[in-house]
Amino acid sequence: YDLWLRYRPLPADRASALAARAGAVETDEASDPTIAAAVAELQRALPSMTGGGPEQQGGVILIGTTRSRRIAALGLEPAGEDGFIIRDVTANGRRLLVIAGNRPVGALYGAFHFLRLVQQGPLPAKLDIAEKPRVKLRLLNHWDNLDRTVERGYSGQSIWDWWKLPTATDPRYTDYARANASLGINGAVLNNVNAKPDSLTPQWIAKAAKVADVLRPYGIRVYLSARWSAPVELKQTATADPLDPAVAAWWRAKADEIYRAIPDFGGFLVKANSEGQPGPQDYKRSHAEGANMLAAAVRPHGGIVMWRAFVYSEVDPDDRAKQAYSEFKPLDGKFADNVIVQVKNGAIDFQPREPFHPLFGAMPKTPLMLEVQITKEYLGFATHLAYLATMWAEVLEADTFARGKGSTVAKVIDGSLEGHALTGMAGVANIGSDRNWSGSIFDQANWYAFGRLAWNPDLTPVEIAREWAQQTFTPDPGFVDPTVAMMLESRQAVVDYMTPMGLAHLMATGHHYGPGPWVGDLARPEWNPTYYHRADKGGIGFDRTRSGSDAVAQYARPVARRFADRRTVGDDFLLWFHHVGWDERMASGRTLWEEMVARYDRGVAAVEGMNRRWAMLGPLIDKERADQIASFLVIQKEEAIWWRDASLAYFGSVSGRKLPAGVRPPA
Ligand code: GCW
Repeated sequence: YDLWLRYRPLPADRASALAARAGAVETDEASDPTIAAAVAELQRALPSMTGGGPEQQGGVILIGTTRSRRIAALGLEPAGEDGFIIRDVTANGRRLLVIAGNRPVGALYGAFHFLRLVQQGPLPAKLDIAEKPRVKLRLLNHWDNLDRTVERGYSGQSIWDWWKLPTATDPRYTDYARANASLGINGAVLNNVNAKPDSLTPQWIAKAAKVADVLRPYGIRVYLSARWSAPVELKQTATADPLDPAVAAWWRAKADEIYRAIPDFGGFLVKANSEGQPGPQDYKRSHAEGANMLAAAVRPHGGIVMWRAFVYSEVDPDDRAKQAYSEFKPLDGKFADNVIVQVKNGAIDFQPREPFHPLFGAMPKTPLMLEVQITKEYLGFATHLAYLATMWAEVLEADTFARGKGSTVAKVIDGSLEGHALTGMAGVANIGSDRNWSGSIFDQANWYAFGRLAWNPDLTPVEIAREWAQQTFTPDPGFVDPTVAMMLESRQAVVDYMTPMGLAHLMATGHHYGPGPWVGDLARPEWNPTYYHRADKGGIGFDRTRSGSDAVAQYARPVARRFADRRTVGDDFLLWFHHVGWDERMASGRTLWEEMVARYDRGVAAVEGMNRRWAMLGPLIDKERADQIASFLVIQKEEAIWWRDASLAYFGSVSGRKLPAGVRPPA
């Protein structure tokens, strides 16, 4: 339950060193709720870690903003709205550890950063740290329904207990806020993008307002997903045409009503004309016309609209992967300046591995935010261990070549490539009512990693894994080093046993759990795994070069050339872009069929290795968590074998190639 904020007693030497340095907390701004939250956090953590009551206190932490006279006198200059400074200083002969921001929230982030360092191991003799976030909107997207079910949620019910709100809140909301603030997450979209009109009724606005009141001191703003057709469904307008003045007036009044209840409301997230959700195209209006109408409603209050680019309402005749680009690229420059377009990491849908989305770099006049999925819809739900920072870093580091070499996705989303001030990163939350919050202990690392990468997209997966493991378990390198190694290889293992070599969308229908590559009879062609793998007697893979759908042409020239060429595309994306004969030779010297078999097998072997490794590591931590992790790794092993055997049995039957010994056809 405590996540990475465990604050367990330190060994005696470190405890006394900490008390000597930071035994008491002082501030001149205790009446500010955010500073009060920061002080409360320090006062909860420090005595718990030092084991000392006030009588043992030595050194003093001074926390606050540059508005405080004592801090201003020190001449510190924290950066930006959310940045902070942590520094040892001597003032009037007194040694102080100063934690300061320009705004209270910066000081709060500084307090959490300090506690992160303390939990990671001995502190350096002198601290001199200055940090600020690279991305402005660091948001969780909850796919939480109003009945407390969670779309693609594997950790219990929604944490939002809508029935009891607004009269009763839950201490868990505060712990949620603490965990998020510790990472710098500064916004939460409370409800599912597959939204219900009810979320915009006065009753639900009151509930959302109550949640906003709890989250506010922690610097977290509330946003809502808006259903495009809400005014019609609530029987208040006759149409949802964005150019109809009555519709614009309704949204304007609705925004005013929301802002009366939630003065710092962040704005709307919209999924329109996608998977059955209504949208402006129902009225022959564009995404931009729709987004701009909503943007005008929230503009007077400083709100924004996040418009999702995940669209596939009408099948792009030849390739679903092309649709978002086809629809949005022509709209570049047409969105209002308080609209940001939210783009998934890849063009299909949160697969274990996808090439970066071709919209990144392709809409220079439009702020784009990156959407990743923290919950593991396509990576084994809660039980499979898959550390996702490696996947997200792969996308953030990917070079779009939009403005020549070095135009990484990270630079697109932090605004530096095209000079945008509105920037963002969103993660589909994996948080629920489970005692462990995220469905498994290692899934907590994905929440953690999302927040850290949104703060600084250049942090490496290894640094993040290390920080997380040190705080969550123990700083003991004998535990941390092998655990981090296991985390770093875990996502590739999932790719290998589910969808190796650029394959995608082979999961069973609907729930997406377990293999289903043989499915080919669903109503819409692009729901079928067979649509994606295109396996036949001759070969396998989706030809997205000029001889096929030509989706490669949506990337900048150098990228398109690399992906289109069998020699340069690389094994990881081979079958994403090419249809390849079963007997063609791979770089390894094996045939494609042999290489696929080897990859599926390598995935299983990696999970067997994780089981063996955990048998040694588990005893180094508490039994409760160790046992749960061990049992989940057993599930993962059984299911990795299931994936390998079922997939190879099927592909073997299509290709006529022989199954390796020991692989059973599915029952
Ligand atoms: O990944 C797919 C999911 C849907 C989801 C959709 C989306 C919220 O299978 O459950 O709907 O993406 O991102 O809109």
